[in-house]
Parts: sequence; structure tokens; C-alpha cells
Amino acid sequence: MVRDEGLTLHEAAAELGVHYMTAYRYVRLGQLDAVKRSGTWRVSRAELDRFRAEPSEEPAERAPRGRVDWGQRMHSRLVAGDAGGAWSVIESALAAGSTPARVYTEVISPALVNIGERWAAGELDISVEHRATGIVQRIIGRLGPQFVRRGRSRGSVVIGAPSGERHGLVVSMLSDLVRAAGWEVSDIGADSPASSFVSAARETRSAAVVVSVTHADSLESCRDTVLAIREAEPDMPVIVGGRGIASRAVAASVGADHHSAGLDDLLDLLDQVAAGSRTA
Ligand code: B12
Repeated sequence: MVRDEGLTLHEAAAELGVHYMTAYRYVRLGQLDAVKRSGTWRVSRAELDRFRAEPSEEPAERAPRGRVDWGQRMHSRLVAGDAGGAWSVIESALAAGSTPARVYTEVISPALVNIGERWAAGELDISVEHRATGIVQRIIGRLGPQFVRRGRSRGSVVIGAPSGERHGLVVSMLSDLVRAAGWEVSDIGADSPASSFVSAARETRSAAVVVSVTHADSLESCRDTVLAIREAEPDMPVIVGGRGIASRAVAASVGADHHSAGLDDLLDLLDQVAAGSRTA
């Protein structure tokens, strides 16, 4: 059976009645989903029909401001392995009024979650997820400097993921978001031994240590990390959070002082910790 390769971009442009370069722009901005095969962009018939069915003449203005599904556009570019297009989506989101913080939470994170779900459902090969990870790593590198806040620091915090926990993208994003709130962050990354949490916290005289757990299998190593911090620095507040810490009870079971359910929560907790250390 001959595999349906879809339409070339020239064919798709002709069917849409637009110039080739316009169709190319739709693709690179994540508005029209296309994949590259043997160096040529291909658009499926179903995607072309979906695109055509969307209201409004000018795709850039299709959805009212704020209602563009940037996560979906990013997902499309990440799955296609299109690093340039993924960056164009970021630039478009920023130009439309988003902030670097919202780019993390509303553009990149949903795209990654979607990729994870499609991988778990057997729709996407693991290589697609790895390629997407590489692209996101580079995007975070480019966006990072925009999170630096001038002015007086609120104190230092160590953020990392414990031994065996390889989900480090979220540690980088969390670190930037916490940095933007005025904290000095020691981002020790993923798969960090317990001793690294301790030495980083001591060296930076941190106000708290944040341990990020994404995969449930890392709970035991999280517990070891919390224990090691407890033994070395008994007064050091330890906050745990992430997809792998499903509830307060789980946080308590690994010996943490606090459970952070989300980012806002984490910033509030850090404020409390800072207030506590000021009054101590
Ligand atoms: C990219 C990815 C990987 C990459 C990681 C690369 C990297 N450098 O980070 C690689 C390929 C290495 C990987 C490996 C694995 N992965 Co993976 N991965 C993902 C994926 C697609 C994206 C992760 C991510 O960055 N998400 C973006 C973050 C921002 O989203 P989030 O985790 O939901 O976080 C939100 C909140 O929870 C909060 N938050 C998160 N952490 C923290 C921490 C604190 C302190 C706070 C306050 C808040 C907070 O902030 C976010 C706000 O939007 C997810 C899918 C998903 N749903 O996320 C799967 C996923 C996490 N992986 C999964 C699995 C199963 C694995 C593997 C076991 C696969 C395998 N068989 O090898 C291994 C485990 C490796 C290990 N030992 O850690 C499962 C986990 C399921 C489970 N039961 O726990 C997921 C959910 C995929 C799925 N749908 O099944 N993975």
C-alpha cells in the first residue's frame, strides 16, 4: 500500500489560494500543521480541511487576542522538529502580549504535556519527545536572560530534581520563574545527588530548598534527599512539588515541610519562608 504523504506546500498553497510563502509562514508559526519528509513540508488533507474551516480571512488574526491556542501551535512545531518555527511561535506569542513567564506556563508546558500524552498513547515515537526536549532546552536558554530581575534580592533558593529524576526542563523553567520574582536561584538541575542539594544550600546560605519530582518512581530518592538535608541543616525549610507529588500526604510521606501544588503556591511559600527567617 502506498503511504499517504499528504500535499506538498505548493499544492496546499494552491488549494488555499495563497502564495507559497504565505502557506510557509502559516506552517512556521504553527497555524497550519505540517511535517517534513525528505526535506519537503507535507500537509495532510485533514489538516488542510481543518485550517480552511477556521473562521476569518487572515489566519494571524483568526482568534481574538488572547484566545490563540499557542500551546497547540508550539506542539505542532515541536512534533515536527521545527526549531525555527517553535521560536517563531514564541516570538508571535510575545508580540501578541504574552510574557516570558506565560510562555512557559501557557505555551511550552501544555505543548509538552500534550506530547507526553501522545507518547503514552503510542501515537508518537520517543525520538519525537527527545527532539522536542532538545528544542525546548534551547528556547529556555534564549528566554532565560529575560527573567533576571534587577534590584534587591529576596534571598537564595536551591532548586533541583533528586537522583534518578531526569525531568530537568521543569527545573529550568521553575528556576527562571522564581528568579523573576526576585530570588537568587541555584538551579542544580535534574538527577542531582542529595549531597549536591546540601552543599548548594550551604554555599549560598539558602532560605529554602525546593525539590521537584515529576516521575512517581523518584519518590524514594526524594525522601533520601529530604533526609540528607534534614541531617545536615535541621532548620532548612524543604519544599517539594511537581507532578510526582500528588498531594500534601505524599509530601509529608517524603518528610518535606511544605507541599507546593503550583507555581503561585511556591512563590507564596517562599514569601512565608522569607518572612519566617526575618522574624527568627
Ligand atoms: C520531556 C519528558 C521527558 C524527557 C525529560 C527531559 C528533560 N530534560 O526534562 C525524558 C525523555 C528524559 C523523559 C523520560 C521519562 N519520562 Co517523561 N516526560 C516528558 C514530558 C513530555 C514533558 C515533561 C515536562 O517538562 N513537562 C512540562 C512541565 C512544566 O509540566 P508539568 O510537569 O505538568 O509541571 C506543571 C506543574 O506540575 C508544576 N510543577 C512541575 N514541577 C514542579 C515542581 C515544583 C516544586 C512546583 C511548585 C511546581 C511544579 O509546574 C508546571 C506548571 O504548568 C512529560 C509529559 C508531561 N505531562 O509533562 C513526560 C512524563 C513526565 N514522562 C513520563 C515517563 C513515564 C517517563 C519515563 C519513565 C519514560 C521511560 N520509560 O523511560 C522516563 C523517566 C526518566 C526519569 N527517571 O526521570 C510520564 C510520567 C508518568 C508517571 N506515572 O509519573 C509523563 C507524564 C508522560 C506520560 N504522559 O505518561 N521524559
